Amino acid sequence: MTTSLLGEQDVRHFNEQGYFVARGLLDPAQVAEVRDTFMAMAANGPVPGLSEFRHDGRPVYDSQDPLSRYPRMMHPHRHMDKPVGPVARKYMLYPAIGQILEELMGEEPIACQSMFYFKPPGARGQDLHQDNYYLRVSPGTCMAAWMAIDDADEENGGMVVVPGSQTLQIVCPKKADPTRFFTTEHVDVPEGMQEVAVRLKAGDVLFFNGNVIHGSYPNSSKDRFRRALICHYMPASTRELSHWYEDPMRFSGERVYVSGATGGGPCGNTDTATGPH
Ligand SMILES: O=C(O)CCC(=O)C(=O)O
Repeated sequence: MTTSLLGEQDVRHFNEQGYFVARGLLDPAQVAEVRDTFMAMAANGPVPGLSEFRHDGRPVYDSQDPLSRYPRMMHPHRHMDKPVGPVARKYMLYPAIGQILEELMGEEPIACQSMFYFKPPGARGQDLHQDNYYLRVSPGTCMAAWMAIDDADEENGGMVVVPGSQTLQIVCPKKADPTRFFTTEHVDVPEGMQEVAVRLKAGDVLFFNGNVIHGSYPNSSKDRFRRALICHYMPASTRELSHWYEDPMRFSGERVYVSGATGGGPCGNTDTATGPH
């Protein structure tokens, strides 16, 4: 029998607040491996087919936007022919992350997605949202493991979460302010709840439930990147997942097949508007 990585109070914190931080889960050499591999991949600018792109092939960000040089990389674990592929896959399926997810979710986790955010100085944030609006895991919800590759705090646009919001259903979003956020959806902080900044050190991993309202503000630092490898998971009992997430897999690497949710979600037909998260 495997020894627990979490104490009772950790699981209680997660159940009550909807999130949990595993401090120092990745060591400095592992953090450097992720950082250096992705920085080398981005050395000559966005990479077609890997970096975020519009469906018509045009760049997502205008040329003055710091994100135009460093757009996020989507599903890097699918690119096994590039140096980022094996690294993203290794950490998406990192055994300690799998074990913590299992202890928090109470069942086997299945990996659905990886993304790498560079968030250079001056970059806009990602407005408050709930991940399961996009992933549409049903029944239940998805989970995130947000791996800090730099220290992340209020200055460089670290993560904020709304504790307790995991108890809410999916809230239909409003429009985000495009001057501060690169995404288009915004969810208000519900009355009686408050957002809190989660300060992380490089190597810490923030786990959160897919209904938790969370996001990040702009990187207002002059010279601090705020990089993160972000992976999403669903419980093994999932029967439906948005069709944008094509290759869910167990921590053993075995592929899993689930029905793809298409058409109207709880907020109407957002399917073509949202695309992958
Ligand atoms: O890293 C960020 O700034 C936001 C990431 C996020 O909200 C997400 O992956 O769902």
